[in-house]
Amino acid sequence: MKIDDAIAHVEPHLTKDRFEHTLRVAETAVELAKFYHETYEKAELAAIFHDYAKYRPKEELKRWIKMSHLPKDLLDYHHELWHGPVGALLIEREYGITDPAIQSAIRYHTTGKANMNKLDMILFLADYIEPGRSFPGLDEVRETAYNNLNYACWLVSRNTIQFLMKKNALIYPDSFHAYNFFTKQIN
Ligand code: DGI
Ligand code: FE
Ligand code: FE
Ligand code: FE
Repeated sequence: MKIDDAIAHVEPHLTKDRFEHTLRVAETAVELAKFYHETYEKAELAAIFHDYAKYRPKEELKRWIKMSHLPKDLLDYHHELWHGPVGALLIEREYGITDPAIQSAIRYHTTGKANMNKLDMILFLADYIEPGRSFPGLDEVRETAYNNLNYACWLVSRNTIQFLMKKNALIYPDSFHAYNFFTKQIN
């Protein structure tokens, strides 16, 4: 799919702020992809669609999880975790995007997982460091993003888990799997 067509499909599904976030994630993902010698066209398309399902009603997201191959344990966790996996499913159903690499990057962009590949990592990181974001500890992640991809992703994963634990939130197992995976990679 051409990138302009992808943008036109996504825009009506998002708020203005979310759409602008999406465009910044795409720019950041393209920069990271070029820097790390990954196919930037895939990074760009994955980024454009990464939050595609973010504003589907909770009940609709739940229905897709129940009806599909997606892991049912997602339903035991916060609904914020559902838009990645369901988005990956919907882009195939609605736009015929079957590329497993693009689907994987979108599916895991919120939690991460063990054994993430470079494209998965680029979207995971781009979503966190795009210029519109401000999280505690973000400067350090931005500084390391173009030096050490594994270390930057480790920081994202660690910071997110720390943030969630401070709120006593439930943490999805893939979030821990990502943290453990990157901890092994950097040591
Ligand atoms: O969709 P975005 O806002 O651009 O960002 P995102 O999809 O990376 O994250 C959405 C939210 O999900 C963010 O507030 C962090 C949160 N999150 C990430 N991992 C987990 C989680 N929330 C819970 N409860 N458990 C997790 O494992
Ligand atoms: Fe998201
Ligand atoms: Fe994210
Ligand atoms: Fe996002």
